[in-house]
Amino acid sequence: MTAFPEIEKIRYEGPDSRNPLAFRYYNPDEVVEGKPMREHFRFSVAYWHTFRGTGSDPFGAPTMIRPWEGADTVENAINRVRVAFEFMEKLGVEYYCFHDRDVAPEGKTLAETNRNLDAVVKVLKEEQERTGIKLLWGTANLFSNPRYVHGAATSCNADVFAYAAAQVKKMLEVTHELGGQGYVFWGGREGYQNLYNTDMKRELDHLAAFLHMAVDYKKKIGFEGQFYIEPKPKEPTKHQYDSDAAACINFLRAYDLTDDFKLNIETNHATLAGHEMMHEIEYAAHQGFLGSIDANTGDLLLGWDTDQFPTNIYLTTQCMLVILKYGGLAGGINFDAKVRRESFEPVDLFHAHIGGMDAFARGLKIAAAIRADGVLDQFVKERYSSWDTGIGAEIEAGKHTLESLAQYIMEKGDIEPNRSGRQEYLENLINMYL
Ligand code: XUL
Ligand code: CO
Repeated sequence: MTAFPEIEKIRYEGPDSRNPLAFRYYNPDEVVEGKPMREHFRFSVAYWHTFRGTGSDPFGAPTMIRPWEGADTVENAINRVRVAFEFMEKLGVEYYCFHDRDVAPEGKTLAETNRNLDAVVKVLKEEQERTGIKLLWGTANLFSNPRYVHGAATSCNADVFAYAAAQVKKMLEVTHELGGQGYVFWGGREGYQNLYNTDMKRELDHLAAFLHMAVDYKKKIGFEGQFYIEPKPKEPTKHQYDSDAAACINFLRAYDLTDDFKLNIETNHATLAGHEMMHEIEYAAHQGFLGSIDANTGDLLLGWDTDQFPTNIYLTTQCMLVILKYGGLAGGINFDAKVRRESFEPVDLFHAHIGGMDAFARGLKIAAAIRADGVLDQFVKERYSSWDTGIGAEIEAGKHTLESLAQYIMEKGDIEPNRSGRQEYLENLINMYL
């Protein structure tokens, strides 16, 4: 049985190809800056969007009627796993990510839910072994079920905290069993709508306690995958605690969690936080917390988390410039992205992923060319050259005080602005490589 009978394996055909079901830039074995493209990216398919997305929105019913879908049973969930792996094999993506609830239906009790999950995990494992496709990261859905109405680890109800702990315990075991390379904590409802009813300090203490428990359990079962926090400032809550990279890092430092967590940075979340993706990656990276990427993009005219596939070459170039600068990603690039409601045919799933992969491949090649020429690096180096010798070097070496600097400037006299930022020149420069 095949779910995509008309689709052959997607191959690299080069930039001149007009075949919409081929890669024009993503050539997995092509070496860029000493590493094959497949290793630069470690592309991953998001199970929730690609295999559970229906196209429903607050105004309308599902549009994506997949021929392989049926009732919400374990049997159908298992069938869907086979479809998912056929899709990933044909696409040539080597990783996937999922939430516990994406792959198996909830039962009437947690025990039944866990049994359902185990039955599907058995097939996920079989398919991983058959295809060589790996789990980039696992995660628990702690936001969809009504019990999480007030949050999970930050709920006002201690029983909800306990339920979430049970879910994470199980999903850590599952991720370990499947050889997952990481585990993500995205706190969808870990935030608030209203401070009048919220004890923020207590909620943050609980969140930290929850994450410490997860670290302890990870060590206990010998799971060596990387833990990630995924920043997002809002949606569904008005104010989410893990707002952006800086807020997450502050939280990790405040609660002594820095040894065990890195960040999974997502483009549309950066946008919602009022940042560019490049900013978020740069901030996480220089602080030592860059882990993995959820690649997508928002629609700036809509303004919510539209999770579209990234097709903008400026965006991917900017991402790859920073990623290359910091020596690459230890995690991977997960397409936390969905086809839009109007793109309801199965083939659209291929177009979407091919486009995202090609956009990143182009971004990588462009970024590598910019770096090879060194003009941008040279510009930045010169811009800060006053710090390389004389007073700048002395300040950086910690040899000065407010008093000594006051004396220095008294003797030197007033300072004129002496260096243009050359922003238009630099934008033109980047365009030369596109
Ligand atoms: C939601 C989001 C999640 C996380 C995993 O905005 O990005 O899908 O990536 O829970
Ligand atoms: Co995400």
